[in-house]
Amino acid sequence: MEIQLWREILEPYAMAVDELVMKFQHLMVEYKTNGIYSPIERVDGRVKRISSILDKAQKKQIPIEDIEGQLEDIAGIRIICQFVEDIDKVVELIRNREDMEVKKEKDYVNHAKASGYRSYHMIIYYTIQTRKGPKRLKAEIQIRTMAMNFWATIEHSLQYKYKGNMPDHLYEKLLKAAEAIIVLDHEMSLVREEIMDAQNFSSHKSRVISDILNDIQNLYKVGNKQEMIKIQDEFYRLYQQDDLEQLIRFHKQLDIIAEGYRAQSL
Ligand code: 0O2
Repeated sequence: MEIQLWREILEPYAMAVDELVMKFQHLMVEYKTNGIYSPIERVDGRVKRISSILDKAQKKQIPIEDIEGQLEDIAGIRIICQFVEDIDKVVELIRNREDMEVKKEKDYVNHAKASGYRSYHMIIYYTIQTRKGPKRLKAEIQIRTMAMNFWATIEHSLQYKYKGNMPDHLYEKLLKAAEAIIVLDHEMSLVREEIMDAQNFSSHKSRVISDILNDIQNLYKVGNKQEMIKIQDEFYRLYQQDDLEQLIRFHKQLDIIAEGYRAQSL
C-alpha cells in the first residue's frame, strides 16, 4: 500500500487517540479539582506504527485490505492506576460512558497470560467527526497498575529484542518477577486507604495554598503596603507550622478582607 494511503487510514485513529487521551485526562482533573481521589493516575496513547501493523497482520494472516476490520488496536490507550481496585473503577466508568461502546473485554488481571502479563483490556467503538462525516472505529484500552506497567514495559522490550526466542533463564526470571508484582500490588492494596488519605490531604493542602497565594496577589492590587506585608508574614509563619486547619482559617480571613475592600470600592 502507498505511504500516502496509510496516512489517510491512520489519521482518523490519531484523532481518536488524541480525543480519548484528552477525555481521560480531563476526568483526572475533574476528580482532583473536586478533591476526590482519581482512579486514573496517568493516561497515554499511540497509533500503532505501520511496521507493527504489518507484523501483526502477517502473524495473524490478515489481508492488508481488511486491517481496519480485523485489527482492534490500531488506536491504543493506556490507563495507569495506582491500585488494582482502581482498575475495576475505571472499567465501570468506561462501561457507563455514552461516547464509548464496549465491544469486548479481556481480563488478564485475574487471568494472567502464560507470559505472566497482566492488564485489563477493553475494545471499544468510538466515533470521531471527520471532514467526510462521522467515522466509527475501534480502539483498545489497556488498564493496569503502575507495577503491572513496569513489568509489561520491560518484558515488551525483551520480547522485541529476542523476537519470540527469549532464553529460558530470562523467561523464568520474568515469570518470577510477575509473581513479585502480584505480591507488590496486594501489599499496596493493604495500605490503599492510608495512601489515599495522605494523597487527598496533600492535594487539599496544595489547593488551599494556591488559593491563598491567589488571594494575596489580588489583595496587592487594592490593599495598603503595610497590611500586605503583615498578611504575607502571617502566611509564611503558618506555612512553616504546616497546619492545614490554620491555613484554611487564614484563607477564610483573606476572603473577609477581600470582601471588605470590594464593599469599599462600591
Ligand atoms: P504492541 O507492540 O504493544 O502493540 P487476540 O485478541 O488474541 O486475537 P491480540 O491483539 O494479540 O489478539 O490481543 P492481546 O493478546 O489482548 O494483546 C494485545 C496487546 O496487549 C499487545 O499488542 C500488547 O500491547 C499487550 N500484550 C499482550 N500480551 C502481552 C505480553 O505477554 N507481554 C506484553 N508486554 N504485552 C502484551 P501487540 O500488538 O502484541 O503489541
